Formats: sequence, C-alpha cells, structure tokens
Amino acid sequence: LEMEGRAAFEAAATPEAVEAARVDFLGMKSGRLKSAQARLKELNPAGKRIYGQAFNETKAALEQAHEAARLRVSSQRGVASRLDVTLPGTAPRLGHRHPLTQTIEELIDLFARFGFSLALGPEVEDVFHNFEALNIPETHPARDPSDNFYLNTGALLRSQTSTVQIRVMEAQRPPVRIISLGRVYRPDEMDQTHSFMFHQIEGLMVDRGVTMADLKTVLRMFCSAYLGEEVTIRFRPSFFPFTEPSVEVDMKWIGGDHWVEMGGAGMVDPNVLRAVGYDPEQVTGFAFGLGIERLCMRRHQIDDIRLFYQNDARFLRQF
Ligand code: FA5
Repeated sequence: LEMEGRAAFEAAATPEAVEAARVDFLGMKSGRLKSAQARLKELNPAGKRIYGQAFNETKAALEQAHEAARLRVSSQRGVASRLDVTLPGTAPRLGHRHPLTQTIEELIDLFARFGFSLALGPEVEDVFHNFEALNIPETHPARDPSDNFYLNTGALLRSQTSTVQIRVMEAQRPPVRIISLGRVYRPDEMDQTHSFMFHQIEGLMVDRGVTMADLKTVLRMFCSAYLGEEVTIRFRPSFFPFTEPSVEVDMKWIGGDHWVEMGGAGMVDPNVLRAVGYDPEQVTGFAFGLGIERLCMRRHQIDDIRLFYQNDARFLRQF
C-alpha cells in the first residue's frame, strides 16, 4: 500500500491529480488506508500491535508523500504564472503628439528658418484687440453676437489670431517679423472643412519697403516647404478691414479637382499702423492668417476636419 501510494503521489502532475490520489489513499470515508484500518479489528492483541505499528508508519509515509506532491504542483503552477521567460513580452503602447501639435511645431520651425520669431496672445480677448484696433467698426457684421462667442464680461473668445498683430506692434517698434499660432473660436456650422474651434497661424512683417511681392514670395516659399513642390496655390482679390489690398489664398486640393481656402492676407492697412503708433510713411507691412487644420489636412490627405477632435486612436496613431 505504501509503495503504491508513493507512486501515485509522485506521478500526480496537477493539483487535481494530487487531490484524486489523496481521496484514493487517505480519504476519510473510503480511502484505502481507511479500509486497511478496518482489518485491525479482526486481529488478536499481538497481531494488533504489529499491524498497528505498520499501519501508523504507512499512514505517516503517505501523508508525507501527499504533502510533497501538493507543494510540488502548487509551486510549479506559481512559477509558471509569474515567470515564463520564453513568453514574448507585452510591449506598452507609446503615446505620441497629436497631428495638430506636430503641425504647429513644424510650422514654428519652418518660419523660424525664414526669420520669423514666435509671439503668443490670449484666447480670451477684448473687443479692442479682436475688432477695434483691426479697423473693424462697431457696425461691422463680423462683430455680430451670432458670429462670435461673447462672454458675460463683454470679452470674447478670439475669432482670429490677427489680435496678436496688434499686441505685438503695441509692445515693439519696427522692424517686426513674427508668427503667432493658436486656437480661435467661431460659431460656424461643422462640416468637412469647418469647426467651431480651430487653429490659425498668423504672420506679420513690418519694415521699410515691405511690398505685396514679399508677401506672395513668403507664402509661396512656405507652401512648397510645407506642402511640397507640387502644390498649386492661387491668390484671389478679397477684403479685410485691416489690410489693403487684401487677398484670399487657395490651395488646389488632393486629386486636383477643386480649391480649398487656406487663409487670408494683405498689406497692413495704414489705419492699423497709425493706431499702434507706427508711421505709415516710414514703414509698410504684410500680414496673413492661415487655417492650420486645413494645412495639415492637405499635407496628410485627411478629408474631414472632425477627425482631429474625435480622439480615435486608430486615426491618431497614423501620424
Ligand atoms: C481671417 O481670419 C483673417 N484674420 C486672416 C487674415 C490675417 C487676413 C491677416 C489678412 C491679414 P478668414 O476668416 O478667412 O480670415 O479665416 C482664415 C482661414 O482660417 C480660412 O481660410 C480657413 O483656412 C480657416 N478657417 C476659417 N474658418 C474656419 C473654420 N470654421 N474651421 C476651420 N478653419 C477655418
């Protein structure tokens, strides 16, 4: 019995097999040891003593074999679950910067090479910087409450980064060569190319003898540097209260079958220069404001602006 029992416990490879062997040999109800014990009654006192001693030794040996087997299978299982050095590792998924953040960093870098430094302005802006100083009179439709996010305080979420032109010129004498980037807000209907919150990059250059030719050169150089040589852009006459003359800049869209507006630009209006204390007889300047989402969309062949704001990892992971 002892030999059979030891063999059974040694052969057991799983906790279930060890338990089955325990029931078979050491089970309290009908284990084999229990049935061997029953035979004790049939013996005379001398036989009982010899048999009883052998029984106790067998019982101790089997209990020991059971304990050894139990430890063996449980430690194997513990080690396997904690440390199987042959399993491939689970690589943590690394996050990375949002495509718009990447675009913004690239634009800053690119314009730095053209000699433009970075200036930033507040997103909550006052009426003076968002409109008045930009030659937008109180009666102008651009100031309409239905076209802007006004706050209770009378301030508003800026509707354009042109506000920063004013802040920079108030603080600094010419020559000026800056860009500014950031969020702007307009209650526009959402569609493939419009959002109520989007990003603009503003450029401003003021110096002696700056002309429209300089503006067009900088914008063309920028477009071929950022979008590639093959991109086609066009300038359309337009109107902005703070530039004269003004243009709108379109880029030919992917596939080449239609144009998408990239931004507005023009020569800084003399009224704006005078308002910040510059002398329009001495200096002239150009300014532009481009939609960053649309630049990023044209560059990466993204066909819907809403993808930028949905935080779908399957989209974001591609950049
Ligand atoms: C302006 O905001 C002027 N401040 C641009 C400017 C700057 C003119 C300096 C002259 C001198 P406009 O409203 O057209 O212009 O907007 C400029 C660009 O922002 C658009 O061409 C477009 O690329 C982007 N844009 C405008 N509205 C949205 C919108 N709802 N969603 C996404 N992009 C938009």
